[in-house]
Amino acid sequence: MEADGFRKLDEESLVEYIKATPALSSKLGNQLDGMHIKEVGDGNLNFVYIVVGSAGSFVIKQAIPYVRCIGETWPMTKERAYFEAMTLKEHGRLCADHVPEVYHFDRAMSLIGMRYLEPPHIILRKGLIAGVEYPLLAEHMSDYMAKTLFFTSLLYLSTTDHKRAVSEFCGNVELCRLTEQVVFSDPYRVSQHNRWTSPHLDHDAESVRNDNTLKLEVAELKTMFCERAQALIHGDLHTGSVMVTGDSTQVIDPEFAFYGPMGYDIGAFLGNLFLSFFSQDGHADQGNDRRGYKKWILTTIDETWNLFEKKFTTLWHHHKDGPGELYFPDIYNSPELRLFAKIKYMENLFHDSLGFGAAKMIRRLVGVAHVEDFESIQDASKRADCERRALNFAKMLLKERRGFKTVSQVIATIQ
Ligand code: ADP
Ligand code: SR1
Ligand code: MG
Repeated sequence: MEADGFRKLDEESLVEYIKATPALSSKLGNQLDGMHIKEVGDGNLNFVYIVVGSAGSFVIKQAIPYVRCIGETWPMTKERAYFEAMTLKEHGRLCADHVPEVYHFDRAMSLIGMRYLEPPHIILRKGLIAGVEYPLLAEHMSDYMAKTLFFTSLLYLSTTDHKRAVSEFCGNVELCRLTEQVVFSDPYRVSQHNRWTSPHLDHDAESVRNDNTLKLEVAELKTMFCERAQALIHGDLHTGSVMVTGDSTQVIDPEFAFYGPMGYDIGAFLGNLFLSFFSQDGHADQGNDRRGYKKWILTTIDETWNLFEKKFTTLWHHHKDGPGELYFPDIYNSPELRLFAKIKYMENLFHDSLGFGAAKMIRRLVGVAHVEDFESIQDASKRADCERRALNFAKMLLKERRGFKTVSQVIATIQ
């Protein structure tokens, strides 16, 4: 046990912890003999244990004081568990259908107990690699993003309530700084952590570091990320943070949450779908050329944004006389003026989302943490071809995002 009350658990010591914690043991119907525990953490940062007993189950997630995928040489506050638990609870309150319930939180132990998303739930990224279609994905993700972003923004909250929440989440500064480094800085300079498919993409990585127009655009996004406390964002909404079945979509892992720009979440999700799209040729084989699947991904991107826009503006309309203090009804006092305000707001949000989406793609291709979509393509030359197409698309999107009016125009540049 450390002086601060922290103790890293393992599959054995977790048994004692569960026995001593009524909030957890009761979830197993207090039938603790023969419970089965397995560590399954395949993410980059933490340890995750699945606990299954004869009368119930849950998941335990524990943060450790460093970045797991790098090792102890990269220390990282374990307070990230606190912000993850807070956000699971808040986003769960706003969108219970798509966020797992928190059963228990122990701040000293940096440990969360939550609902086990049982099989057939799998990580969305893995489903996308396997070529599985999820017909409700756009509907569900647009729902999650519209509710969590709208209800934590000034379109719904008073400036007093919003500022109080902003100040609480400013405490997640270390995780924000990690993102600042690995998304907005390292890909654009020489860094010991960067990697790419080499030698195939050596020139491409160098051209990212030498592209001044790109760097100026990234500076604008970084400014927004650091300065714009627009809503309580998930902060790491890639396809590895979503678990799915044919009819369930659950968002996990909001440890990077803070009050930041909404477009960062929307962009993360859409950008990772684009990454999946560009990786598909690397997964094609004689039995399946993946052409139909690529089409489904693009349709899902299109539907996600369009449904999000519709749901978000509908929430705005329904709560136009609510506590939100951005657009007072006595100032925005005609339907025309309110419509213009919405068009302007959504256009800016669309461009932010495209920019952040592109930046999130670039970091996964030439930065520290890559994605399985490409990593699982064994043939390096085939992988590099896919990655180059993704990189060129992302660079174009980052620089020219303001020229796009609709998501179908973006998709048309690929087709
Ligand atoms: P990290 O913060 O390290 O990225 P994640 O929260 O992404 O960790 O979890 C790592 C893995 O653990 C996920 O990819 C998933 O397989 C599994 N996992 C996490 N939470 C749950 C859950 N509530 N139910 C089932 N599996 C989960
Ligand atoms: C060292 S960077 C690790 C990455 O994994 C998390 O999922 C975040 O995306 C972070 O940037
Ligand atoms: Mg994760």
